[in-house]
Amino acid sequence: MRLSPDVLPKLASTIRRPAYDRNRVTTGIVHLGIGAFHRAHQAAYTEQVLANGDLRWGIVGASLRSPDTRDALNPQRGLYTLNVRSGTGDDLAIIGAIKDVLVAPESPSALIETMARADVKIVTLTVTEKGYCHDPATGELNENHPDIVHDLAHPQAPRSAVGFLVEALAKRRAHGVKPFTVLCCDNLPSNGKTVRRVVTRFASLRDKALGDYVAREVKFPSTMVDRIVPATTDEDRSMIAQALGTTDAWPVMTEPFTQWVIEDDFGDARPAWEQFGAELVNDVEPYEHMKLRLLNGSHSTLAYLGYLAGYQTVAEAMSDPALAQLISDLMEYESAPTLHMPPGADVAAYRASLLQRFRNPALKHRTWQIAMDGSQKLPQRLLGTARDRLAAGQSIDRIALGVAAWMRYVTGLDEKGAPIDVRDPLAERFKAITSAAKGDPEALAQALFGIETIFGQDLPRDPRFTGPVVAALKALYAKGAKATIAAMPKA
Ligand code: CS2
Repeated sequence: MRLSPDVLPKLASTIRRPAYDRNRVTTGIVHLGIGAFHRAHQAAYTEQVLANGDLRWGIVGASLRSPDTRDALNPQRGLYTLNVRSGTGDDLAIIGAIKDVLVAPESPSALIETMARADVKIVTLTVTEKGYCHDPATGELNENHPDIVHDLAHPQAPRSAVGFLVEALAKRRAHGVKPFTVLCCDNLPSNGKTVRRVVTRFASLRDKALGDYVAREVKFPSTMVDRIVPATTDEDRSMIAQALGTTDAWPVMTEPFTQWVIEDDFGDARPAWEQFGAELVNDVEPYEHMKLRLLNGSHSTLAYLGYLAGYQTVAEAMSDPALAQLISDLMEYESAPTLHMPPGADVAAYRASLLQRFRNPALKHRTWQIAMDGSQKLPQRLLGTARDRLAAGQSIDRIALGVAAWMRYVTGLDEKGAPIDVRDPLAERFKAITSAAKGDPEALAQALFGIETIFGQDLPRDPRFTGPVVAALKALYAKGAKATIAAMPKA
């Protein structure tokens, strides 16, 4: 037995399910990058819009790489379980917002046709930081990226999200259909602006007039998205099968907290997400900085230090009092003072809620998962904070330890000499750097500082930055993560 519309009436009455007529739902949104985060976040907000009777906003999801999500969801007619885990109980709902999942590489034209349809008003994206083919330090399109080179040569059969957006926009323009709004839901700094820059540049490389059209006509609102969504495990699947009495090939686990702040700048109709908790504002940047620097900055620090110290999950890492203190101090004394807080936000309450969320024992959020793609994450999570502090003449000891832990991590060997599965677009470069450094922390740090797409040109030249990072890296090699964390002086 597999989750499907026929099974819905047989589920336990405590499990919520679509009460609207799914057959009448039309496609208003195409989503690129249909992973667990989208299904726990944007799709969950949209589900409430549909349940409230506005049936224009069904979602067609697309995977830009693997067929796994399509193979899991399409036999279930798009249905999946969202399990909200508070630590004291589980709350299950079946989500019906996803109408179909396409696999882009199997038929790029099918995805482009769908994106070009007039009833599609919004294309949302969660393709992760690296999916925008940009240079993380500058936010500019990486014109040498193999996918970009490919997509410029084959605009009708693109591989990258950027290539798909531009080809679909070109089609709409040719057919006199208004452009869709591009809604980036990834943790990039100024995500709307960044995606606008990258997409406009790509379009003008294809054709100057197309570039002008994108710049003039297409809206790219910025967003701040927040919900912790660990990768689904087989254990989760069996638990859900038990609760449903039927198999769900890909349920999603998440936490109760959810936040979505959206710049109110759409080119056409949009779902009334604000009726279900989303905040529509004029300026997202203060929210985004707060979230990237406090939540994600702490997350990455916990991930690298926690992994090196032997902790598998964030909650386990947080059960180490010295590490939890370090994270609390990192937020309070180093990151928060660099923020212009959003109107009405209480930074102390926000910090406290983050510590509590990280401690959620029901979420098995692996440090390894968060450690992925550090080359794409460090700039907006830790390095921007470091820059602001150095400009103000302030210390960066905890940030430096986070950066040093990343350096130790990307060598691919843990403290016991066991291999680390380092997933990062720069993984090959890290290997070459590690072997050339021959175990010397100073040489390792200097070579990594030389990666300009991460550190830019300024930080490697500033001894107030490099000094503390090298010192922390030496300590990590000499004493290990646990002792280095414990030796961090009180703030
Ligand atoms: C995490 C984020 O994997 C990661 O890098 O820091 O996915 C984090 O869980 C979300 O941004 C929370 O909103």
